[in-house]
Amino acid sequence: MLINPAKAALIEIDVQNDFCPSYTLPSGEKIPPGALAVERGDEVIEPLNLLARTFADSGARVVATADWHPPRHVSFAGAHPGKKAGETVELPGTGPQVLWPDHGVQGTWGANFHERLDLRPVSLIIRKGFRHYLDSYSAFFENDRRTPTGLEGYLKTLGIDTVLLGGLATDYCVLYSALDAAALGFTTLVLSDAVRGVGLPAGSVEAALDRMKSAGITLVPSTGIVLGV
Ligand code: VGL
Ligand code: ZN
Repeated sequence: MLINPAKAALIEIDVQNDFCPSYTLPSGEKIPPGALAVERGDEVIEPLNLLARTFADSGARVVATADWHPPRHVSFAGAHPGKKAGETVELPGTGPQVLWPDHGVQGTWGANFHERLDLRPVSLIIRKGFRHYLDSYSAFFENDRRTPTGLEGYLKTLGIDTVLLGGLATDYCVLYSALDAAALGFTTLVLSDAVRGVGLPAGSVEAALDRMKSAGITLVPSTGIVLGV
């Protein structure tokens, strides 16, 4: 698929330690799994790095997002007495909220980008979910569906009309970012080899892919992207 680099951006969603499994550094040091490790989540890194370098070399923008929660954030099961991770609570203004283990806590190792994610091509980092009572799955709007992150303005100011999305997780932050991108009028592509899902509840990854297709979002392998006009 031919992409005009002057009008496209690559958006790397939440490639943070807390969403990645354990791995071993070249030095032999063992890095533990993140608090909300997505199975094979680190497999998104290589395809994203390759495409990000191609984008940056062509002058195209690369954006990385990060979950950036305060301690005891409203999305953490620990902030709701008697509730466990995986359960859902009703929140005023945002509706049902899935509860998670503590993750993406500001300033912690788990909130850092994965060691192997190449940040050199990244021109903008968007942090989201930093308000105590508001979660944010999407890179564009927080979960009240009204509070913008500023990403729409950044992209539209630059004349960008096409976004390519990869990262974690397919069924949460990638899904909501892709749906918002499409609703905002961007031509939206999700990189099939550069996303991995949580899979909670069961079937959520398949459901997410169906919702994307229904919204006119195209799933393409990163290896099929060619930059040019
Ligand atoms: C995410 C659950 C909670 C994600 C973030 O990045 O998909 N999922 N917070
Ligand atoms: Zn989160």
